[in-house]
Amino acid sequence: MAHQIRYIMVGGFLGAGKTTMLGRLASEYTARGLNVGIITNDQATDLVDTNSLRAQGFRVGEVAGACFCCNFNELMETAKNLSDDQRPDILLAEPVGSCTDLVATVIQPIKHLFDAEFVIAPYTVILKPSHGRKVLKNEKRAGFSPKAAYILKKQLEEADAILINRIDELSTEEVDELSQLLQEHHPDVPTLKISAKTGAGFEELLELLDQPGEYGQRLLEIDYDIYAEGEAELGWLNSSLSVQSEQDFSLDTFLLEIVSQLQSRLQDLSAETAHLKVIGLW
Ligand SMILES: Nc1nc2c(ncn2[C@@H]2O[C@H](COP(=O)(O)OP(=O)(O)OP(=O)(O)O)[C@@H](O)[C@H]2O)c(=O)[nH]1
Ligand SMILES: [Mg+2]
Repeated sequence: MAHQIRYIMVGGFLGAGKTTMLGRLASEYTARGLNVGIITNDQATDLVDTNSLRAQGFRVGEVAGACFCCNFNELMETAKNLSDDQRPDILLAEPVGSCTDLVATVIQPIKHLFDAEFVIAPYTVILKPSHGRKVLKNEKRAGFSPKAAYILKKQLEEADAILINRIDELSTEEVDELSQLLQEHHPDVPTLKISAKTGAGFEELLELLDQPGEYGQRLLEIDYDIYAEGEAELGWLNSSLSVQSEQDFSLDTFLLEIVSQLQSRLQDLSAETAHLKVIGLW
């Protein structure tokens, strides 16, 4: 029988650092001689995340048009396609940052339906410090709607381990404050401090992800009305633009110019940007 694939799903709110972390994990596993497949997820095709991971040389399949949690069959189909030429040892999966309830809708179905093919690694959820502090402290007027905050809290609640990311930017006091807040809200859940950007904390993270055990068991009680409204609030525009020029131009400068103009126009409207990502390809 073919070997079992280790299924490593990394959750976390929009912009938490999932893709950056998966890229680093994929490099680490590849360096150990393991065969890695990655699955990304969004509402549209040709995702920024897919492009950025493929540009790093990884094998990436995407589930586009619906989130994993609503389209389990397509997730499994994509996993199968990735396995066609070479069966991966490790399958890294990134769900959409505005989704939760992934234990019930993804991990448990894998266990029930594909138990012989997959081993489930601890389900880790990344916490972005700026989001985490506001939501865990229940800050008012934090630029976070209560329904979006509900989703972030539910994501943490179903984690086997919570990863405090971006420690490269934090002081010891700031890291301690977040650890303390997590300890108060989730006393039974281990936390790790990492930087997906620099690789700090990855040795411990890799050790955690290798642990045998029964993971993905924290089933949520969830109010689907609040969840659906929160997810709708976080809905976004996917758009692409094709540009031609007679003269050479710097793509980075061009993209930065678009982003800064967007930022100042939104500031004029007193609108806070929840999430924005841009990729330039030529
Ligand atoms: N300083 C710092 N920046 C980080 C770190 N991890 C991620 N980032 C940055 O944060 C931004 C978002 O990172 P992504 O990895 O795209 O986050 P994501 O969770 O995949 O985002 P979505 O898929 O859009 O929800 C990028 O600009 C990253 O470079 C980190 O550890 N330190
Ligand atoms: Mg991503």
